[in-house]
Amino acid sequence: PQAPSRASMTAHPIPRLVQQDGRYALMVDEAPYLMLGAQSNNSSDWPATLPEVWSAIEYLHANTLEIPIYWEQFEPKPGQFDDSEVDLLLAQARQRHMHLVLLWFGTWKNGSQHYMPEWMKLDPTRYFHVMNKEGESIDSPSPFAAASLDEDRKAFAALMKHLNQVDSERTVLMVQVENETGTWGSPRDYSPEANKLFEGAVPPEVLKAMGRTSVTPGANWEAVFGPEAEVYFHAWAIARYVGQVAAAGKAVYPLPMYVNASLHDPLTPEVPVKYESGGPTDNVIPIWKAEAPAIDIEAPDIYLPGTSQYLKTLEVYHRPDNALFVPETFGAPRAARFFFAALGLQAIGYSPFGLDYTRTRPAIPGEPDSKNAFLDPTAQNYRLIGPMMREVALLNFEGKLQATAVPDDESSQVLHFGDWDAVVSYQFRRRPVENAGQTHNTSGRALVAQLGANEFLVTGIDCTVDFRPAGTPEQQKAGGIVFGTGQATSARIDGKWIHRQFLRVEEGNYVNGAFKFDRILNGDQTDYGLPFTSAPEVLHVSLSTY
Ligand code: N0T
Repeated sequence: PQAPSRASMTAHPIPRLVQQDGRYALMVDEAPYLMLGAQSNNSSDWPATLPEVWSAIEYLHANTLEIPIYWEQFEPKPGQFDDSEVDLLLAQARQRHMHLVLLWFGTWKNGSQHYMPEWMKLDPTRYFHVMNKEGESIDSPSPFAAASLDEDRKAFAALMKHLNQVDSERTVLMVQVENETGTWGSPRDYSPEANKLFEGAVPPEVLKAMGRTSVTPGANWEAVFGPEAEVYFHAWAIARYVGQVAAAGKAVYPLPMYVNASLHDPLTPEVPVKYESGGPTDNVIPIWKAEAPAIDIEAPDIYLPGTSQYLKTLEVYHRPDNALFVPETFGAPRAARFFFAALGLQAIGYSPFGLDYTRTRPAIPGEPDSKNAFLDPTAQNYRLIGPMMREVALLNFEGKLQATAVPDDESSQVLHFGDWDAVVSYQFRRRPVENAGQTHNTSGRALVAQLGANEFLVTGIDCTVDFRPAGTPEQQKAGGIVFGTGQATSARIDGKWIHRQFLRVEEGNYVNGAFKFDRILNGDQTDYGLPFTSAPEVLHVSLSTY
């Protein structure tokens, strides 16, 4: 719906990732695009199950489906490529005006090689596994298996070549190379070949990437990196492999490409490793950047349960050299607010996992299964943001947007916009009827963007937003600004009380890139701040002072 020109004959440029002043945008048809995504379950990309995927994607108001391409299906016999599933996906996506992100389930899928074609699985000597410390082959592909790399490169290049030939409409926006690379249960490969490399010198680009250029030349991994050496070594080996696969695909069709990480807890260093070793976890992002330059984004799959772990993960993947993109996360109700936290760090896209109807799940473990319980939290986000996703992406790229999620202690938050502060509060006291019986706010989220000196776009769910004068930057620097209590919409600046007043609060919605006015809010709807419930409400707010 948001790309009226797609059916026309206009040429669509290749989607690309751009950076400006440390902020990123995914350019689709030459304008910033916000990917409101959802990922299918792993085994859903078959003609028999696709209808159950699409109906869920439409229910969600998503604009992009993330869905796997299985190596075993794509290359059933060596060198024979089967494009039929890709073609079916493209046709069905176009019918529904949806975009796709394709996930290349190649050498690695969750640290294993389960998606290698049968003819490779039957030859474990050639396409060998990681060897653990005890000398056993384990359920993980070795990054030193040159024959596997060679096959993966060729297959991935064949996929990208086909896309290049059939997708001038740019239905496919990005490609994920492999899935959650790394190894569970062994920090690295202990094969004789790997051991030899581990005892050798750390390559100079790794030293540079990790800021360790002053070490003794020729120093080995253990000497340089101590207890982290094995993880870094495994990440180096895997990033080199995946970098070559990605480069082979990019050479034929330069779509944006990313890798996804099964995470470690960013707040608690885990040595020895209990997480999946070798993937693009936050501690090794620089190694991945150095060894796999064809990969545009290192991205977190966020299933960590704690709020602070979640927010910290967003922070550590939001780097000057890395766009924030969340290709997988849980779709549970209490997690829906983190979509806004991601937007607050200029995320280019967000995509909860497993949202199709092949297997419905209860929203909260233990609660009865219902068809949409697991989809509704995400649907609520996408119904609200969907109609203005281009505006949100542009405002974010321009650095004019802030967004946030309720913290565990439900305390208020202040967003600074030049002369104005936006204050977001999460107490339910203003809506005693709507929120009867709800004692904890785990759904609050807010988005505020500055449209002019005294004009704001404001939206949110289960929160109240208000504004107060912040003083000019000079006055702020000089200190001495006192904020009012109670309504907290006043400030004493240079010895004088300044009060905010609403000039005009318009409720409306975005249609084809323009704000369509529905009504002016006033009285109970603005006298105690701007309250948001679960109904999708989008406001344009003009402020002044007296
Ligand atoms: C994800 C998904 C799918 C101690 C899990 C998450 C998807 C893959 N893996 O449903 O398999 O393809 O990328 C791994 C989460 C590990 C959590 C470990 C907690």
